[in-house]
Amino acid sequence: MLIRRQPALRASEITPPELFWQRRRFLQGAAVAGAAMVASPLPAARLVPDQQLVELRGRYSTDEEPTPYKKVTTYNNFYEYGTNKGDPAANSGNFKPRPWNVAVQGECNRPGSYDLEDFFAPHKLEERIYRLRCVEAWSMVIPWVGVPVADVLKRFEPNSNARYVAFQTVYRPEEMPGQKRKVLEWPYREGLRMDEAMNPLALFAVGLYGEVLPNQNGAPVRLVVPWKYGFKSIKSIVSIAFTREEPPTSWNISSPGEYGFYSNVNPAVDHPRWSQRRERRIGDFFKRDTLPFNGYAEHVAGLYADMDLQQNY
Ligand SMILES: Nc1nc2c(c(=O)[nH]1)N[C@H]1C(S)=C(S)[C@@H](COP(=O)(O)O)O[C@H]1N2
Ligand SMILES: [Mo]
Repeated sequence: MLIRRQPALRASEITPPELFWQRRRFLQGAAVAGAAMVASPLPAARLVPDQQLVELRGRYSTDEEPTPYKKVTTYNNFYEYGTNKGDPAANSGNFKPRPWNVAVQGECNRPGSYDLEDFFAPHKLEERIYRLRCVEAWSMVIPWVGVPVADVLKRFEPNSNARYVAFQTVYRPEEMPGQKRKVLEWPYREGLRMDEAMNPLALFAVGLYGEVLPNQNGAPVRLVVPWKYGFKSIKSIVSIAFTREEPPTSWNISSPGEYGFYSNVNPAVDHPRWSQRRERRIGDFFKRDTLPFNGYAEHVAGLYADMDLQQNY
């Protein structure tokens, strides 16, 4: 049985989930209110009421206990806001997640610049409770709200040259103070092989715990790739490109010997500076064994059947 947080229902903000993408007025309203309250972050707006979340629960969800909302939204990695775990929550209050456009480029028949509603329409939201495992050996269980990546990408009609898909985070140093220091090469970049992106587990998340994604968790849209280390789950995405070649990725550029392109959760391959065999679920005292592919092997191991995963870390 899940113990769910019971946020106060703001009746005026509840809309049937299938109508979410048509809520332009609400979305623009949220942006205006956000701009008015510069330093203190806006309380997250309700995406879907809890009762409906249960109906929307996707079949890939874990039944493990979700990590408390407070931890999920105050213990983060998002270097655009600083390198400490508390920085993203503390420093993301000026970020404006609306209006938002995603540029779709490269090897596909329908490139263009899509505003967020057009990017997702006509797809329905799902809730999926996924584990997120950081390379630093902590993990969380998060009830994400989103749309499978495959459903969205298919609509842009990638062509037969599209072997990879590259993602980029927005570059806005005025709103993302961490970008003023070159701790990584900005903008943050990530990529997936096409068959990985099309795997039904890969999700574009727009919310968590039934609420609109907080800035620190990657508003307004981020990837969640639950069988890979957390850094593959790129936040605040503004650009998607279908490519022939494996795209460069931020952590691989920064430290190629430590972070490969694939980065599948693999307890048998150590990080050069530490073991990846065990992990601490945030809130637990004892560590637990890390599972191959973060416990999702039955769904994704086949993608790598011909590959040496010691070489392709
Ligand atoms: N743009 C961007 N995306 C990012 C990061 C980042 O620094 N910048 N950090 C990654 C890392 S290392 C992890 S573990 C997850 C953390 O997601 P969470 O803060 O929502 O738990 O986001 C990933 N996505
Ligand atoms: Mo991470």
